[in-house]
Amino acid sequence: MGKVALITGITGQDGGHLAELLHEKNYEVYGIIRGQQNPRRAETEKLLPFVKLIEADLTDLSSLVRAIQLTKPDEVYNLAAISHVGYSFKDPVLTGSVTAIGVLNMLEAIRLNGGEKTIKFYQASTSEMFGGLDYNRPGKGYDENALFHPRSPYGVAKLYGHWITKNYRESYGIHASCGILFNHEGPRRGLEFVTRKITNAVARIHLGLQDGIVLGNLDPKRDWGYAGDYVEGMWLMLQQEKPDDYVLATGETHSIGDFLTLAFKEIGIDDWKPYVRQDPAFLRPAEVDILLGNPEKAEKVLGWKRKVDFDGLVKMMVQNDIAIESNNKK
Ligand code: NDP
Ligand code: GDR
Repeated sequence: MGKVALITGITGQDGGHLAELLHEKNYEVYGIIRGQQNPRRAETEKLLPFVKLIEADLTDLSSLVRAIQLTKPDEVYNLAAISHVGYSFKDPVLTGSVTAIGVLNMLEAIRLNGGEKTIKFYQASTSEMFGGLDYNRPGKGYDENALFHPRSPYGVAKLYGHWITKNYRESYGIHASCGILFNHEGPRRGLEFVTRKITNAVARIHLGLQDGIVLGNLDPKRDWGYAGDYVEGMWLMLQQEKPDDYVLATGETHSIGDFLTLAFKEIGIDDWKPYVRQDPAFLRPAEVDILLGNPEKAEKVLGWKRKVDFDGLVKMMVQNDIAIESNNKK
């Protein structure tokens, strides 16, 4: 057997892609699953039969200490979080407990087990830490040295996770790296995120199962890539001799309107406007208007390069949802 990896957030989008990548690389893969009866357990066991699931919760330090003792990992990928920006405004304290203090708990579980010199650690940092306000780098985008100005309880919690990871690297010499990842999507994206919400609705409209779609703010722009490409970057970060922080992004930004145009085009509809209604219920108290990342460092140092472009991503997601919804219809 090769190396041992422990992944938190195994039931999430990135957890699944990363587990598959590590399995292909001959890792023994453990995944942390929370809750007495996690509703995604069966689906995860079916999708990732090679992953050994360990019950633990990011808010419970003792469960993480136990998980490290049981698995003795070479690499820990901390992907678990309350990850929905809009939801973080509704449950800000829980978001702080999981998305901020949960990172500290994981680092402490490693340190208390004497793993700071042997275990490599990946922290899932985010472009939401930049917040879009000081967007003044046309053509270049945010890089690792850009200013942080988070605009949500989620973004603020992630900034804590980012800095505590850097602090443990500087204080205890742990090989801990932060991937500052811009939005990445794909067929496994949760239905609560705008891209998958759109592609699922488009598929259902195509099949006559639904008339339209209700969204919030259509103006924000995002740097959208494919999740399968981004997990490769996470792995590459932990293969470097020295830990460091890297932006993973496409270097392009598109509006939600652009996403709608391509998604509806895939089902032969040129004008999406008659199908889309806006509801203030989906607006956020503070918005991130524009995100554009600069992945130059990751491309140069890690040799990372995204493979799927924006058009390919939208097409992949719409076609996947048409296949799923057609199957459900039968
Ligand atoms: P998902 O929302 O798909 O997955 C989040 C995971 O966190 C789920 O497996 C969830 O498990 C788990 N989780 C939530 N709370 C806890 C807890 N208390 N204890 C243990 N596990 C918990 O996220 P993604 O896969 O999209 O993202 C992975 C990580 O990368 C997240 O940290 C996200 O914030 C970050 N990120 C994501 C980006 C993206 O565009 N996808 C961009 C930048 C950063 P459960 O099934 O129990 O709910
Ligand atoms: P984001 O993703 O906030 O960028 O966070 P999301 O898809 O939720 O929102 C993107 C933009 O779309 C607008 N929007 C809507 N969003 C949702 N979810 N639902 C709607 O109906 C809707 N209508 C408009 C939002 O206001 C926003 O501007 C994602 C998550 O994966 C984070 O965990 C990650 O850190 C960042 O990407 C990078």
